[in-house]
Amino acid sequence: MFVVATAGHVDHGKSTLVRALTGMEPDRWAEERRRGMTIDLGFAWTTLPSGGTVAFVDVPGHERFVPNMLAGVGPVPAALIVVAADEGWMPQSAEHLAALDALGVAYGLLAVTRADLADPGPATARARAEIAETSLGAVPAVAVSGLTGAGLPELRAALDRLAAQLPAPVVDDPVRLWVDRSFTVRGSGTVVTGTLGAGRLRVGDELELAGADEPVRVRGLHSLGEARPEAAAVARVAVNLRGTPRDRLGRGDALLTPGRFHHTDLVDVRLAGDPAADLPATLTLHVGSAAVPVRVRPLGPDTVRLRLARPLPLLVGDRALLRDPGRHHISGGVRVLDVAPPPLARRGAAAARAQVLAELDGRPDLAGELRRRRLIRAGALIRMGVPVHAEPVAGDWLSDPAHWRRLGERLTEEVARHAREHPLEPGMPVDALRQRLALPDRVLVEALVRPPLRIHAGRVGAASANALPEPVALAVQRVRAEYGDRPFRAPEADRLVDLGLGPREIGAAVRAGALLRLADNVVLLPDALDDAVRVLAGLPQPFTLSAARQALDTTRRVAVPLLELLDRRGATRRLPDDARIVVT
Ligand SMILES: Nc1nc2c(ncn2[C@@H]2O[C@H](COP(=O)(O)OP(=O)(O)OP(=O)(O)O)[C@@H](O)[C@H]2O)c(=O)[nH]1
Ligand SMILES: [Mg+2]
Repeated sequence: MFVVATAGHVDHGKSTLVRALTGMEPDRWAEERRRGMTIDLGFAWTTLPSGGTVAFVDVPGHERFVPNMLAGVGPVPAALIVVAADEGWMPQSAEHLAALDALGVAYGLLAVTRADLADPGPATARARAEIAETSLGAVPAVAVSGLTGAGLPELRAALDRLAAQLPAPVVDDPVRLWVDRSFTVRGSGTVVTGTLGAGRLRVGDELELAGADEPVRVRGLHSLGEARPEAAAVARVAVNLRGTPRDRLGRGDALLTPGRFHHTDLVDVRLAGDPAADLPATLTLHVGSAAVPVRVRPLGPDTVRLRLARPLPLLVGDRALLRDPGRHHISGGVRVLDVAPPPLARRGAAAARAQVLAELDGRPDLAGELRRRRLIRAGALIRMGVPVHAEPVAGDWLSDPAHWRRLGERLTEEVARHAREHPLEPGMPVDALRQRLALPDRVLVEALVRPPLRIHAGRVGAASANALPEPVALAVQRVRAEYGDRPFRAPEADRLVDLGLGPREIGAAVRAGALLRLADNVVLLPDALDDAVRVLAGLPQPFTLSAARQALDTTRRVAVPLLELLDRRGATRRLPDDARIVVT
């Protein structure tokens, strides 16, 4: 299927032509038929000579209904421009063409209608000249009469040729279905319609709806008036939503593939063409079927920041249009450059931003995004419309390579500084490093640690962090010298103080395996454990605490915790009568 929107001045015969081509009535409302004028969008379709289907979105020509017209053409990439032979080029012909141009519509066809009333030549020439100046370029023209049917076969053939030119839709892309109508069907509930420009919808799909906490579920699908299990782009679709109240959504909302779109109320954009220097401070942004008031903040010669009155699911590269509703004036097209731009808080930030934007063209650019954002989750980039084809540095984080290298260097410096300032600590805690480097996630710190640094027990230090700080090493050496031949005599508390072994120093020595801590202020040399087991194994089994104390030539202060430690390690076992045996 291909979808084409009509465009043209009021009463030039758009709806008559659609009716003649399709046999369907595009003017759905009684009021439209009474007044002989289209007010809102109409939908009709027919089969072309090739066997393909064309669906029309018929728009109103009256200047009062331009917002409706824009909701119709916004999601549709091809236009059928209608000009009446007897009236020629008129103001809404020009405004509609300006809208198509602003949106960058590149595929179109000119139908000069009411050719039974006047020579179509002059209107054709003028319209083609006007169209040639826009994104549509040179378009084929067909003279027709909706009344007599003259020219309709030629128009059908031209539509077929246009359909063949259109780029193939990307059916693997995520869905962003801009809603152009919503209504209630008795017994089915809420139904929305729209033009599916990319992707695929299936009954049962879960979709995201901006502002809704829960996903919405597709209960039924219709296309071209028939129920279908699935619809692939390009298609006109009607989607029946399960459990979504009718007042929850309407024109301008979008149904989205979950997790694939960034809802933003702040975008930096490039203005197309020759931007007016006196762009008003408030305008309406039209994109898809949405129309949202925006505040305009000029940045560069052709770049501005837009603050949207409500967030929209926008992607880098999106085309949109700015209109001044008060003056009935299309101010121009915009191309979205950044959907998550940085705040402009500091002095000079706007000028710096203008320079950055001058380099952007709206084409998603992964390397550029990484350079500007330094560190970002893959999912966040994908939601901006930037395809991710780079390896994450950790988890789902991506980083600019130069920034990542600098972070690695800073990590090394911080760890070295911490070691200087806290010589007794076995490295810098990972979380302290995370804060110091202002990193949003621990996994980033972990990924930045490279040999000779390593992570041990939640700290980052040199792989040789077990080496003792010098003063502690000296103190341990003296313990060894003094107690080496009395391995089960622990230095008294005041001796430990003399040796410079406070609780922190003892902690460092214990972590390094240079001392064995039995209790507060009770330490032995580490080989004491094996020696003790050997001595105790030589006693008649079972043995008492007192026998152990004597055999080990030590005091209760050491013997009690030493035996308890041996019990815990399974080297000795305590019996019900408090005697022990060595476990062999
Ligand atoms: N003689 C003649 N009259 C036509 C032809 N096409 C449309 N008309 C008449 O022109 C008037 C307007 O036609 P519509 O089809 O409603 O025009 P429209 O462009 O859809 O108008 P809006 O939707 O209000 O913008 C009607 O009275 C039609 O009967 C044609 O080819 N020949
Ligand atoms: Mg009409």
